[in-house]
Amino acid sequence: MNSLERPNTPAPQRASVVVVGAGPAGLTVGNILRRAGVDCVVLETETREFIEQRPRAGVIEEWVVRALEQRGLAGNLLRKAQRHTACEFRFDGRQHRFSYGELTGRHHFVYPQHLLVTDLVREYTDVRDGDIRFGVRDVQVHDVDTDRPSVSYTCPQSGQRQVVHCEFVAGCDGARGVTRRALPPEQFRVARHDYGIGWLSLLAEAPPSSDCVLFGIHEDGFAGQMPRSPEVTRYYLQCPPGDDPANWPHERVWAELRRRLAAKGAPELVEGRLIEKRMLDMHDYVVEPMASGRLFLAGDAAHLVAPIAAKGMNLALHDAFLLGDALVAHLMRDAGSDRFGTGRAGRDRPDGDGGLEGYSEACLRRVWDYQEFSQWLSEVYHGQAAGEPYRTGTTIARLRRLFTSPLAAAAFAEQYLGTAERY
Ligand code: RFL
Repeated sequence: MNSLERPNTPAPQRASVVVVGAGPAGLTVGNILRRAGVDCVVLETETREFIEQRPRAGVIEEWVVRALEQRGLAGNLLRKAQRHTACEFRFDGRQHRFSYGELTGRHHFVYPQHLLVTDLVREYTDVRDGDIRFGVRDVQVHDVDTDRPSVSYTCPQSGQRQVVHCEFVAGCDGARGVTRRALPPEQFRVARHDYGIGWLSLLAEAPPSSDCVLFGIHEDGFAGQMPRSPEVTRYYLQCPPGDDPANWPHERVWAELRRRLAAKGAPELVEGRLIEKRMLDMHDYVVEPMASGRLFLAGDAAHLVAPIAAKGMNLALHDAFLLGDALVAHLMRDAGSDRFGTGRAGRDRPDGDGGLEGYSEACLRRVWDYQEFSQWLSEVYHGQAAGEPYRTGTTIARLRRLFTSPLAAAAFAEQYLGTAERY
């Protein structure tokens, strides 16, 4: 049977874990569970075709790839991804190449997010025989503060309401999901930050104009280039928040990119058709704690970091590794006990669950570290365009320090690569 959309299989009524959302976080949790033989179901509002073509991230940290590899999830990525060992700042009309690979021996992988999602869906359904329901509607999470939570949804084929009873809910439904709302309001807080800055996010059908990520620091605003593949390149242009993409026709976009990324001796930008043009209002948030009762949030459902330092998917995958492993450890220990009987087995045992108990705290240490780095880098990108001579001076001082102080360079490389020994 083709298990991809399971249109003719009855909806499961029970599963150990319901994973809400089939992004990088949810699919990774699902794959970890299935590898250990844990029964689970993934619920996704979009179609499979849609999620396999939705372009987003591309820069993946090396430690993340190693962690995917350990879980049998990096085969295609390791074969196809580019390795990046440098980034380039452009300021004062010159190129300043920062070779973090030479400094640390480490690199980034560049692999478009939708290809990773495609790999993860295929592995989950075809290899690990996981159950995934696409196109579900009106997902609701119930009773997470009891031993018997459940998730209900409307089946797209029958229009019927379905309920899946479970032991745990993994809320991996991204920034616009519903699982966060199931946290009891008095038990969590949301820390928010708004940069007051917009980015026009662009995808161009063109090869990258340089072999590495470019950060253009310019008095008229930041411009960035993020290679994605030999055929497609992502660009960013700082603009007023709430600006309309319609204000940015093809000619204006390329003229502005050329101006803000100009540097002596730099090759011409390679122009191409713009296949995506979106306005991002740059903001961050962090939900603390990331869990309540039997609901555990992971990825953008719990924290958003503006794409300043290319950290969001890396954090989502970090959460997913911790959550998947902790759920497996908990459920394996429970195997053979009264999992769907009276529920007493789980309730009466003193909780020696280091993994699940410590999950939120372990995630949040890295989350806050990455948030702080994004703040720091945001000032580097945007300080000069603030129109205040003082901020121009301090921004340029920060940049120069990266190229004059080995300690500052090492600290930057560590944060950019996410390689601190402890978080
Ligand atoms: P996702 O990827 O948003 O997946 C959530 C999934 O849940 C579904 N969903 C629901 N399913 C069931 N019921 C509901 N009620 C649901 N509501 C939503 C959604 O359809 C979706 O399939 O969250 P996840 O898994 O936490 O992954 C997070 C990453 O997608 C995100 O952090 C990154 O894309 C951020 N990001 C980058 N991160 C990096 O690490 N490196 C990068 O280079 C990078 N570049 C970027 C980025 C984000 C960008 N945008 C979109 C702001 C570049 C851009 C332009």
